[in-house]
Amino acid sequence: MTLTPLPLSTTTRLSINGDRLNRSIADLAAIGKLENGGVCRIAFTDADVQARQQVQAWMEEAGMTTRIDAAGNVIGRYAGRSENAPALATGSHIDTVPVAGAFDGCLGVLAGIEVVRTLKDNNVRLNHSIEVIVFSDEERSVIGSKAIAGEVHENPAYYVRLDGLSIEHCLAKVGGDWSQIATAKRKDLAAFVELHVEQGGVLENAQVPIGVVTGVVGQYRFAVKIKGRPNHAGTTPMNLRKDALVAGAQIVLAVNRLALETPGDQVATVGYLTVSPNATNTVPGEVDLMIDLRDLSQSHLEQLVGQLRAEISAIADATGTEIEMRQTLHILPTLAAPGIMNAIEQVCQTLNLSNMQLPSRAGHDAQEIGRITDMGMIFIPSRAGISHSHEEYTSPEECVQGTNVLLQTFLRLDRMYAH
Ligand code: HGY
Ligand code: MN
Ligand code: MN
Repeated sequence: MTLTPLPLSTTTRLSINGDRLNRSIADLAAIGKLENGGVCRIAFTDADVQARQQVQAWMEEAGMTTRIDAAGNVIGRYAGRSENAPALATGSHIDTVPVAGAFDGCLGVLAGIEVVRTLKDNNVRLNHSIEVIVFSDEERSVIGSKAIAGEVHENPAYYVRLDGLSIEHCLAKVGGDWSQIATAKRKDLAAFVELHVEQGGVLENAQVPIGVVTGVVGQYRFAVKIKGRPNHAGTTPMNLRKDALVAGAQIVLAVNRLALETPGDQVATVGYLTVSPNATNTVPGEVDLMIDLRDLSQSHLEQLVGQLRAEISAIADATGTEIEMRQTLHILPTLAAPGIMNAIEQVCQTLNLSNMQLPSRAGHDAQEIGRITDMGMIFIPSRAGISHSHEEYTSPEECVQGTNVLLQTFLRLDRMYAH
């Protein structure tokens, strides 16, 4: 049964309640608050569980039904006017890196809820159902959006965290079930649009309020374990040492050099490193570090990974250490759907908001969902391009602008994807 879409005049006047949106952002940021003003809500910790419960309650207050899938994704659904229409979806993540701001991921989830609150306040039902999804563990395994896309690694050991927690344990803690993970795969989404802070400085430098994302970079992450020989710092001659930290330091520099000196605009980072036994007067015996490698081209990434493996093998030989390099994440680059980019640009014109196209150099759940349906992303500026830091900031006005663009984009997509 098809319904005529709502008259454009009814809906183009709609705008969100900015105070309510920004209050939700502040209230969510209070969960896991740090002394320096940042937020810590590592996936599957008690703070993450508490934040999920809060968001689920807001979804239900907004008139959505909610469910938790086998990957622990929290899925709110605001029914459309035709029950069998595929859903238009939005959302993002509320888990954070260890010292985060209030906006990375959270804005996308709360903007989605605010869009539904606004539709409900105005008694508007779109042709499509609207879904707002909180994806599980975007910052590490990306298991939530990977499960919906059907891209989960079949071996649960692939997802063992550095703190030793298994994926089965983590998912169970948030209402998921690893043994049923295949049931999370979706085929019924008409389109997906994610609102996110840019986490870079392009929009701010260009003084443009809205970014229309062209595509999201691909990523590889590796856990590297270096085994040397712990020994006395005084009595062990330099030529007899197997110093794990010397090898680790050479890897950190090799990763940085690879990104700086290879033609292209790849980025590479070692952001995590532990040393043991980590004592002033002991030659380091073991080092664990993590490598993060990104680029818009998959083939270029593969070439960089090949070069890195060769360099690390040479460092093992030169330092007499054993080095294991285990892949912990691979995400293919994903392009945005031109039709959705177009719709976002048209909305910006009607709202008189200047906009520009740009790639996303941060990873997002949208890039996984873009494997099963048309995907688009809307960016708003990050002050000084800062993110993954307590200094992350975007103004309340910019959050309102981005959320109104999301609302009007959904109204357009409801007509574009009329089935
Ligand atoms: O690492 C990223 O790009 C994302 O913030 N998880
Ligand atoms: Mn994010
Ligand atoms: Mn992030």
